[in-house]
Amino acid sequence: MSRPHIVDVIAGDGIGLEVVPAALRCVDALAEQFGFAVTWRDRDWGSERYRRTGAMMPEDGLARLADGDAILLGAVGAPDIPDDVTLWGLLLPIRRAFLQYVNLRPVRSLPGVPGPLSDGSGIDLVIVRENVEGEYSEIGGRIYRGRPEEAAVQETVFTRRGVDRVARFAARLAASRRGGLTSATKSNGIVHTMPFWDEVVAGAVERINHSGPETPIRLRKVLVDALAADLVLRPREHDVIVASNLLGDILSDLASAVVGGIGTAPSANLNPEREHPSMFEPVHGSAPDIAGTGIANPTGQIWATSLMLDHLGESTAAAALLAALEAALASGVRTRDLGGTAGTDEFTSTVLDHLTT
Ligand code: GGG
Repeated sequence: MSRPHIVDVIAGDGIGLEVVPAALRCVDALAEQFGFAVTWRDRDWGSERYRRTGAMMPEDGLARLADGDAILLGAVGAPDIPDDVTLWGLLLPIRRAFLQYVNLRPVRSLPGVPGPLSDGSGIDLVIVRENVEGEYSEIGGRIYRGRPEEAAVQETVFTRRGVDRVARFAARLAASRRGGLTSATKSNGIVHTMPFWDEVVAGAVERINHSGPETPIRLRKVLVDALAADLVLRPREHDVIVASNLLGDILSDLASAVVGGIGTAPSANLNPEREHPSMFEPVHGSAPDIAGTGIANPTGQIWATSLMLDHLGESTAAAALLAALEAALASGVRTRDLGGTAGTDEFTSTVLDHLTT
């Protein structure tokens, strides 16, 4: 057996504390079945820690994660703490410190999952969200707080290198799939940063097409408002979508709703060069309204864990986990958000049953 994979586990807040243990149960079973080992490093970071200490993670938190092979995250966010505090205190510093500039968000129809569309089957697309710059910038400020003159300014930062590298990743992914690449833009209204985004994405795709990929990439740039409508009306026509940090976040929630719900959606924050650990999390947040009730859907977390196993080189185990997840859903055992009655534990046990059959 090769050395154990070192995985930092940040269950975080709310339903993260329920869906992460569900995913760990699956990996422990897979490790036994497929003969690999994982050393879990439990990181008790999040809003509870913030309430006790004033910080979401320890001062040397990033340094503690640096020598791990991957990070498995649940959710962050609590109703009594401002969202920007929880996000900038934990999730965003990790994405940035480890140059996880690709946020990969697969969107696929799942067996037995009723989408809100009359026929939600046959949808298979991937959203590649730029993950470390763009609209998520701390550059800006507020003046005249609390006065009628109060004003807020928030800068968007697109760098040539930052846009080019995520566009190249998305283009290569498209070339390895059906060759379709849609770039989300808003260059009719946002007149500096979005035309720059369009120009750099087009340049990256042209260079890759010039190098003669097996499947030439067909690039379409689509205004994000039209793209949002298109994802509802014609989701099957999309293959890979590349989008800025904010637009990608919004589009991926929308797309996951189209295939059945945000509880099913996974996400991988990748450092494609593998110089730093990558982080795997469900798209959903901490869902404080249902936290602690045992009804959270662990599908997004388990699927994100399958992406993590694949990243760690355990591709057979990753495929087995995804197949078991799909088989569990197909068997009709579903959580309440998907119209079923199963709780987190019952659904996870059903996935485990399908792992061993
Ligand atoms: N699963 C991680 C989580 O809690 N995400 C909530 C969230 O608000 N994320 C914002 C983002 O991905 O930018």
